Amino acid sequence: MRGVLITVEGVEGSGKTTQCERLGQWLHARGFEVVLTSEPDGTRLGSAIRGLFEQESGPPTPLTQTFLFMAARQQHVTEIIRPALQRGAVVVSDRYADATLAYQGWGGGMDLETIRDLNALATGGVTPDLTLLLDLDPAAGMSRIGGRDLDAFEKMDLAFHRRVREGYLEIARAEKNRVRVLDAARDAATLHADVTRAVEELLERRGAGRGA
Ligand code: Z5A
Repeated sequence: MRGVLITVEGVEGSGKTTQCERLGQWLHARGFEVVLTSEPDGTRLGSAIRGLFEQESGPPTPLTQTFLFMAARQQHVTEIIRPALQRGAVVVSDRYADATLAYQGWGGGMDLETIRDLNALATGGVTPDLTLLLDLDPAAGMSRIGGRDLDAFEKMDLAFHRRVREGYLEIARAEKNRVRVLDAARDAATLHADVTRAVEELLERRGAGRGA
């Protein structure tokens, strides 16, 4: 079996990291080889790129941001995602190509077609089998992460984060077969049950429901 790529998306504080970890444990317990990864920091190069957004000066232009996230993505696909899929693993990525459409496109005003073209180049056509969109009011997400040091995106105003959320929902409306919208305002255990239901359906369709 070719592996499976599941991506998890959403605004800040929507619970992506929490759900990725729980999903990883759930898949592991079912006998799958699981690769938990994330963007932009799934590789050393990606971590260095993420560091650029943690500096005090404001974020670079949306086009510069786009190039940086695309560079991280191409390296991530080459080093981590494609080899894992070739081994038959289930890859769970905390953010992937939709994040650039949502943040730099809808949020930052970059041309969406340009981002789609660059995504095609950066991913080499490696597209998610399933995307879980953890949908949450950005104000609620920001209040969850309120106590920590904020990066350049987290410091953007609420209007920016609302455009990001709308962008994600627009992607979901356009790609109903790939993107599953889950209400992330509920507690983590309830959300995890929704996540595993969606993943179980995908694995059943792929004929891998009982594990590798
Ligand atoms: N970015 C971009 O602009 N373009 C791109 O192409 C890519 C990324 C790939 C880094 O992303 C930044 O890069 C991001 C977008 C930009 N902008 N920002 N900021 P990231 O994914 O690494 O960082 P993040 O989105 O800021 O993640 P996060 O804030 O850590 O949120 P999260 O992973 O979605 O949530 P969490 O860590 O699981 O939970 C946050 C808190 O909420 C924590 O205290 C939990 O205990 C709590 N939590 C979790 N689930 C729940 C529920 N269900 N109820 C209540 N509380 C909960």
